[in-house]
Amino acid sequence: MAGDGIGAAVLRKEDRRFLTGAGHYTDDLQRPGQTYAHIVRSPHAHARIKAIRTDAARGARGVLAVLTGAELAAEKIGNIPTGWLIHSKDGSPMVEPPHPALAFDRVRHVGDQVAIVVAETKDQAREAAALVEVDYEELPAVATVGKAIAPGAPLVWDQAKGNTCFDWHVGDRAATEAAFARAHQIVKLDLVNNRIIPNAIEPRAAIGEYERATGDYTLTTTSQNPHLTRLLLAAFSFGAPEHKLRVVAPDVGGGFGSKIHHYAEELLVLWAARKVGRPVKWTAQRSESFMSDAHGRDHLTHAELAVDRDGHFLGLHVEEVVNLGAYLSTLGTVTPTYLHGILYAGPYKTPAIYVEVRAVFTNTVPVDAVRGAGRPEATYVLERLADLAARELGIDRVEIRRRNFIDTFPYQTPVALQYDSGNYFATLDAALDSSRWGSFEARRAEARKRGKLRGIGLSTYVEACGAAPSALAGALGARAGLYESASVRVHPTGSVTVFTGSHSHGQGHETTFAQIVAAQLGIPVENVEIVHGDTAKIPFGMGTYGSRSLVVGGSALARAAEKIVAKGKKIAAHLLEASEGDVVFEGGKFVVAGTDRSKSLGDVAFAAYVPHKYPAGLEPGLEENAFYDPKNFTFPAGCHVCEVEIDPDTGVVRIESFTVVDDVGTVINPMIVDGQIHGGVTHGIGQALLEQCLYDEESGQLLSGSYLSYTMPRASDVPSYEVSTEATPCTHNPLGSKGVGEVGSIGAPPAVIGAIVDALAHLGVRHVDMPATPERVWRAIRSAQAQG
Ligand code: MCN
Repeated sequence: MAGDGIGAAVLRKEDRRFLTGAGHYTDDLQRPGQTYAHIVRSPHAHARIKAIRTDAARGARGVLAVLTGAELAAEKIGNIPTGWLIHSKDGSPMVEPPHPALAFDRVRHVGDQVAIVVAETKDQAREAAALVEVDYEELPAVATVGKAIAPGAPLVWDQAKGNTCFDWHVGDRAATEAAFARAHQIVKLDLVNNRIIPNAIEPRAAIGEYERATGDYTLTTTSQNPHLTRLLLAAFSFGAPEHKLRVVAPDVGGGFGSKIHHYAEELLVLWAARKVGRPVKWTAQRSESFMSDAHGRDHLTHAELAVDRDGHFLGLHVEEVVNLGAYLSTLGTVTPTYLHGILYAGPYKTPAIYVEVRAVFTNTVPVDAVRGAGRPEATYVLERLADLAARELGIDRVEIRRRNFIDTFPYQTPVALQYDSGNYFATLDAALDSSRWGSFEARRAEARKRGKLRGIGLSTYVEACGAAPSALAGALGARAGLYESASVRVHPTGSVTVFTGSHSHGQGHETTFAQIVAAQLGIPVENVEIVHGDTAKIPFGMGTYGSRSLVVGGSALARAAEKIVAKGKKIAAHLLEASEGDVVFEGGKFVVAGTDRSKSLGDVAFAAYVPHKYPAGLEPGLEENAFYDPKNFTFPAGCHVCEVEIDPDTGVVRIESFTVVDDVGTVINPMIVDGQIHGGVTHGIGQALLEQCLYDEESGQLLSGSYLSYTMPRASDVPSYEVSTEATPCTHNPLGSKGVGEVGSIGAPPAVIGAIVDALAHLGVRHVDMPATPERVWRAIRSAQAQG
C-alpha cells in the first residue's frame, strides 16, 4: 500500500483507457437497430413560427419520423425546468417562462430547436432536415445586456417587463451607504465580464432507448450528473416514471459546467425512440455546440469601493446586469446570485457590502455555469478594484491586500458566508517568493531596453465550493438537495467496489476516490474499483460541478468506509474472541490492541459472506451506504502571479510566467491537483486573453460560431506554470480537503489583466477589458498616447 495513499501522486487509473483510445464515449456506442436524429434549428434570433411543413422531409429516403413542437405540446411534455427559484429585492418571484424542448410558437435564439428528424443514417437525417420548411416572421431581437435594458427594447418574453427576470440583492445597503459617507476615497470601475463558450472536447451526445415490452427507457448522455438529469426528466420535462428510466453517463470528454444542465436533446431522443420503436442517437456537430451548449459569464458591472486614507476597505457596492439568455437553464439563475454575490468579501475584511444583480433575458443561448460559475466574475471585480485602490492611494498592490486580509477564522463575511479556515498571508508570501516578485523591476527595465513593455499582476482570491447544507440551499431557493451518496462494497475476497453519485469526466475520481478508500481500508489502490455515472447501479447522486466531488462525494465515501470498519470490528472481535472495544483497525488489519492477534479485511469480508462463525444478530455481508450533506462550503484560496510582456507595436501580450500557490486543504493526489490547476489557469488565461462570444447587436446572429472566430488557448499561448500548494485543512469535512477544480479559472483572469495594466500603467492606462486581444491592447496604448 505504501506510496498510493492520501497525498501520493498515483498515476491516473483511467488514463490507460483514455490514452489508448479505449474509452467508451456516448457517440462510440452502437445500439442494435440504432437510428440517427438531426435537430432542425432556428436561423433567427427571434421569430414567430407561422408554419412548419414536414411532408418533403417525411418522404425523404430513410426517414422514420419528423417531430415538431406542436406534437410535443399536444402530448404535454417537453418543458425544461430550472433548478433554483430566485426572488427579487421586493420579494417577488423571478419571471419563469416556459422552456419547451421544441419551440412551437416562437423561436428565441439562433440554434433554438424547432424539429427533430429521425432516419436510418446520420446523413439521411441531416439531408431530410434541410427539407423541413419553416415559415418565420422575424421579430426584433436583443442580444446584449446593454440592448436588453435600453428603454423600449424588444421583449424576449412578454411577461418579463424590461426583459428583467429578477432584480436580486444581497448585503446591507444602509451599512454600505454609511461606509461610503465616511470614505476618504471612492474607487470606481466599469467593466465587462466577457461571455465565453465552454467548448468541451467531446460534443454533447445522447442515445434514447425504449423497451416496448417493459416500458423501460434508457438515456445514455454526456452528462455531469445522470441522477439529476433523471430527476428532471421524470419530475418535469418528460414524465417517464423514475423507476422506469435509467440514465447512463459513460466516459464523458470534459464538461466544464456545460454538461450539468438538462438539455432538450436528452428528452427528444427518448421521446423519438418511443415514437419510432428503435434507439435514437444524436451527436452535436461542433457548430451546434457553439449555438446550443449553455454559455458562461456575460456580466456588465459597475463597482465602487470605499477606502480610508490608509487603504482599508470600508464598503463595496456592486451593480450588475447579467445575461440569462433566452431561457432559464438548470443553474442559470443561481450562478449570478448565490454563486456570485456572496463571494464579494473575497479574502478581505470589507465590513459593509451591497450587491445588486439584475438578470435579463436576451435572444441568445441560455447562460449558465461554466468553470467557476459566478465566482470568477466576483473575484475579477474585486481584484481589479484592489489594484485600482492601491494605485489611486499610492499604496503598493501587495501591501493594500495585506492590510485588508482576513486574519482570524472562523470569519463571518457581511454577505452570508462563514469561512472556516485559511491563511491568505502564507499563499501570498509563497507566491511572491516563487514568482520573484521582489526583483521584477530589473526584468521590466531589461525588457524596456528591448522595446517591450513588461508587467506583473497578482490576484488573491477566495472561492466557495462544495455547496452547501441542503436545508440552507433549500431556504435560498434550491429545488434539489446538495448532498452526495456513496456505497462501499467489500467483496468476499477483500477487494472493493465503490459506487459514487459523483461523476468523473476528466477529474480523475477513479484514482483519487480509490486512494481515499484504499487508505481507509488499508488495501492497495488497484484493489478498489470506482463505479459512477449509471443510475441503475448507484443509489443516488447529485453529480459533479462546483468542485464538490471530493469534498462532498469523497466525504460520503469516507463515511461509508468508516461504517465498513465499524462493522468489520464486530465481525473481527467475534472471530478473535475479543471484545469489540479492544479491536483496532490498523494498516488493513483488525488487531486486538496490544496483541499480535489480528484478522485481515479479507478474512473479515469472507466471514461476512460465509457467516458460519458469525456474531449473533449481525446482518451478513459487508457493504455500506452513506449520504453526506455538507455542513458548509469549503473555501479554497490562493495567490496567482502573472508576468507579461507586451509588444507596443502590435499589442500582442505574451505570458512570460505564471505562478500559483493555492490552498486546497488536504491534497489527495498532488499530480491530479496540479493538473486541475493547470487546466483551470489555462481556462482563465483563455478568458483573459482570447475568448469572446459575440452576438450581432442588431440581428442576434452568433458571430463567433466556430473556431475561425472563437479562439481557444493553445499550448503556445501559455507558459509552463509554477504551481504549489499550502494547506490549511477544512475544519468540517472528514478529509480536511477543499475543492480544486475551478481555482485556476477564478484566480487567473485578474492576475493576467493586472499584469497587462501594470505594463501600461506608465501610459495612464487604468483598465483593459477581457479578452485583452492584441487589437484591444494596441488601442489602449494608442489612445493613452493620444491623450498624452
Ligand atoms: N483533489 C485532490 N485534493 C484536493 C482537491 C481535489 O486530490 N484537495 C482531486 C479530486 O479528488 C478530483 C480532482 O482533484 O480527482 C478535482 O476535484 P474537485 O475539486 O472535487 O472537483 P470535481 O471533481 O467536483 O470536478 C468539478 C470541477 C469543475 S466544477 C469543473 S467546471 C471542471 C473541473 O472540475 N471541469 C473539468 N475540472 C475538470 N477537469 C477536466 N479534465 N474536465 C472538466 O470538464
